[in-house]
Amino acid sequence: MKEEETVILPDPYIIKAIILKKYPAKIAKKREKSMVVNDRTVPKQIQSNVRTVPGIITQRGCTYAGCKGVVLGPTRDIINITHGPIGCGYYSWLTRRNQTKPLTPEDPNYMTYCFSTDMQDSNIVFGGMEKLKTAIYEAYEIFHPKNIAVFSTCPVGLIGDDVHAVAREMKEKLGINVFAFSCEGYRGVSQSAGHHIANNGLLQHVIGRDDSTPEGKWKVNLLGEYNIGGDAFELERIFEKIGITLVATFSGNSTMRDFERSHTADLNMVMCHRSINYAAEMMEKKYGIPWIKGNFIGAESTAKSLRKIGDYFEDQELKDRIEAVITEEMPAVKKVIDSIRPRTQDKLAMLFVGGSRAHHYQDLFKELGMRTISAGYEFAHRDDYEGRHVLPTIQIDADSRNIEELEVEQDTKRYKKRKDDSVLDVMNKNGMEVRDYYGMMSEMEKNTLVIDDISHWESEKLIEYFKPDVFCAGIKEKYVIQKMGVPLKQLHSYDYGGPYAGFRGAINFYNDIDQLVGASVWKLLHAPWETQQHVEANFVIEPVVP
Ligand code: CFM
Repeated sequence: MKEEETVILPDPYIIKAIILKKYPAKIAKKREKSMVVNDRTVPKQIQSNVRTVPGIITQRGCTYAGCKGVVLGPTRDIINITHGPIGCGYYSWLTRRNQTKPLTPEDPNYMTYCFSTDMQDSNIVFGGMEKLKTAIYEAYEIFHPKNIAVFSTCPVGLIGDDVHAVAREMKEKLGINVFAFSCEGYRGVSQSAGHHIANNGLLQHVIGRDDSTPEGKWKVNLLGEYNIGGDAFELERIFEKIGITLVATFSGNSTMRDFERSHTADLNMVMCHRSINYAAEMMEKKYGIPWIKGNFIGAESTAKSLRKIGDYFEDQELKDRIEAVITEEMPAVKKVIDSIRPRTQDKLAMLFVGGSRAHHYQDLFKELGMRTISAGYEFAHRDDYEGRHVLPTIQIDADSRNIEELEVEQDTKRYKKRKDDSVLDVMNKNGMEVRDYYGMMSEMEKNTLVIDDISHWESEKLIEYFKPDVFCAGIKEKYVIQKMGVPLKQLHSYDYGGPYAGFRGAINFYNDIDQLVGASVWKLLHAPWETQQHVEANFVIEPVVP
């Protein structure tokens, strides 16, 4: 019997209809397009990257979170000042378990501090630019950093503070790199807009400032790896063992110097496509570095991605080293899988996370013999679901137009074409995913439910009908789901576990999932609807027909 047929699941079309029936007609019509029953042979279109229905209880975050929290947050030697009320800075501070390891105790590390202009009512009325200047100056006086960045929150855009003018002025005055981001929370429909804004800023103000080339034969940048739970440390260990030079990781365990000379690498490997494909494309255009898609979540995926690097460099010595490391690492992985798999085989998982993990983590579950029966992203775009080939058919709406498309040109001094297009074409035919990403849907089973920007109502119903063994999401969902008797694994912060990337990370994940799906405590919990009567309400009042 095929693995896909071992458990009979409810008909996804019926479940979808049940979920939609509760919504007012207008909302049902909108949500319908974001809920797709998957068929990987006949790719279907999914609605994504559009505004959330107000009041629906979304998982999403804001544009500021994507720019400041995600992309620039994990860099230790830059002072990131939040221009806004104190809450924005405070709640985006150290909340994502970004870890960092300064090389020496003297190395600057500002990540333990929270910098904010702490805007007050009077700043909203009379403007906050003077306060911002003072804050930059104060930070400079105390820490003497080489870089300061300013991040705009919602009120800054509403009152029209010119953060870029302030940054230019202070850059001139202090003689250090100061730059600003117009990443107001409302600027896009989710944190995705913030990634784009952050990528633009990195290209404009950081990458290419330092031409010193690091040592090494095989120089690679890792893009879209943010060192949650120490993932980047594990990847650094593997790369070092092989002998690959990691010029920069954007942006887990990173420094500004890494970014400044990242244009000297010969390959960009993109992990989280959603958050950083813009930078990868712009770096290729400006400096001639091709990018390929990789995934280091899952032991097999790690091996596959490493082999891709070997193939890209077309160097037998590198290929041999990669094979040697895989051979050395795999037995420990296999040993744990073999002991756990009898307990996890055929168990069911659901993943509703961010813009890439809902896809990547399916590989880890597969290694445990588990099935992902429903998944979705919070804020991804159609290409993350359906593959990059749909890019030309994505309609640009007013919300996307709000984000600047940076015009990048070849840097005549620094541009060096690393590989001929004909060579890259051949590599692509062999599955390299050069400048490409096939998306999540092509790898999911037929009849799985793919849902974009899932609401609480929708996840509750999924749990009720499919009874998954584990649900993966974030802290906002965690306790609601657990009260329904289903363990929730956080895939944003890892619930203080991790790392989960690479070989050792995979072992950590297998053990954590084994404990979660095997714990009997969940079966002792009963959902309220199992024992109590409950009152139901309608979203709309039906008109009384006389
Ligand atoms: Fe990329 Fe991320 Fe993610 Fe993301 Fe995020 Fe994150 Fe995430 Mo939380 S950059 S899209 S905006 S992999 S913070 S490190 S875990 S939602 S799936």
